[in-house]
Amino acid sequence: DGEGQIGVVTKTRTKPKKPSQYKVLLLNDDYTPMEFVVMVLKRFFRMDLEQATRVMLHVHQRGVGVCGIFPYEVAETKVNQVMDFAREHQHPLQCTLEKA
Ligand code: TYC
Repeated sequence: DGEGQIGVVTKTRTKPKKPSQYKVLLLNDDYTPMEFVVMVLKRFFRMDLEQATRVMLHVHQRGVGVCGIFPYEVAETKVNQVMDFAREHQHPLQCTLEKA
């Protein structure tokens, strides 16, 4: 022999991780008009009027509600879109992320 073998040890992952999912949450406040919240849910979460109204009333009554569950980057984009839109219209509406 005398021929030293040089090798690279590789280990392939057998169980690929799924991208983790995040809930986008909408928070209640006393000032944002109900119609504005419904518009947000229709525009950024592609809900129809009935769904959007149901989610808005849930948040109004319970304080918080889920708008949808998305991969992290999508969820973060939605939160930013909602917060920017609310700020533009000078409403205190708050939207946040939570690991699903
Ligand atoms: N509570 C608000 C009102 O009475 C309506 C509202 C609903 C605000 C949901 C925020 O995420 C919200 N005008």
